[in-house]
Amino acid sequence: MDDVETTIRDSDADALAEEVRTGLQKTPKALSSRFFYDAEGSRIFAEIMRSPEYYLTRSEYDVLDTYKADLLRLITSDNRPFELVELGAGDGLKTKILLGFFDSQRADFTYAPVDISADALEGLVVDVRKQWPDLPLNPRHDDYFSALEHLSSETDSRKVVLFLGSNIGNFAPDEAIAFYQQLHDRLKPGDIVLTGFDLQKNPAVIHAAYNDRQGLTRAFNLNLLRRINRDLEADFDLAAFDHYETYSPETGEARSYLVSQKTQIIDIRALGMRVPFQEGEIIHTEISRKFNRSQIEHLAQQTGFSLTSWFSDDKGYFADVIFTR
Ligand code: AVJ
Repeated sequence: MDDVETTIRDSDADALAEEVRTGLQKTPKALSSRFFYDAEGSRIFAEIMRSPEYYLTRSEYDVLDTYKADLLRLITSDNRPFELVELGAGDGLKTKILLGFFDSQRADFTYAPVDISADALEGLVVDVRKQWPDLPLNPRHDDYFSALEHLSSETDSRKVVLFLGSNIGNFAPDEAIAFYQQLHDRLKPGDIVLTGFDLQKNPAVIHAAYNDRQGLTRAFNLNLLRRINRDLEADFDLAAFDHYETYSPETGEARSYLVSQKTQIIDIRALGMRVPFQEGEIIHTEISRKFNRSQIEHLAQQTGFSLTSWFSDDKGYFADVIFTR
């Protein structure tokens, strides 16, 4: 397990090096949001989830809490044991509602959380073992796509893939389609995907969620530069970069940027690379896409799934949607 862990951390470091090398030579400069989640990034994200502006977590919590019995009924409709595979589990705050309820109903299932953050995953595993010592637990430190490779291998239990928190919003539209097509290929008829989608709503509400008063989203975004300083021996001055976030109600995209506040040259020693910035130049770091119902129906239809259930909160802010293979 330790060897496996080391190998994954090394390949993480290689992936970051490659991303920084190519991303900072692009015009405009860009870095993928998947690199936000080192230990500090995961910690800041947990704080964001508790902030008053970041409604996504509370809305989804409401949905899962309200409909947990309906979900269990649907999942166990075929009387088979099931395997909960959670992609991007993070700290599992919302999933624990389901685990607790399923456990109290003596459901026959296993839990397989997958996350690219080793730190977040380790924390989750410790928590779950403590709260539900008898629950069969099968964690994977991996990215979504590699985790999919391992899906098809096992048993005759029903697969229930959880992709919560609107993590899907980080995909470009074509990536989302490719992802669900891969899921469709790996799953068997009757298997289920439960996805959390953040819905389009008053743009001011969305804008505020990514521009919180405490500056948590700002710290989360800037932490990417701190990580590059540490892992790639770079000399980004965090005080010389700003957080900037837009939401376009026409495209449904919230987009995050880091903005250079002056003309400067950054030295990235581990890559032997010097990167010039103009004053006001940006690095694009994240897309958090918001969806409407017809886009979600279209996604199911284009990737061969049936949209079989739709659960949302009273405000209509967030939907957890079942696609059946
Ligand atoms: C974890 C990807 C769903 O996009 O809302 C929070 C990450 N970024 N604040 C999101 C995030 C800025 C979050 N996801």
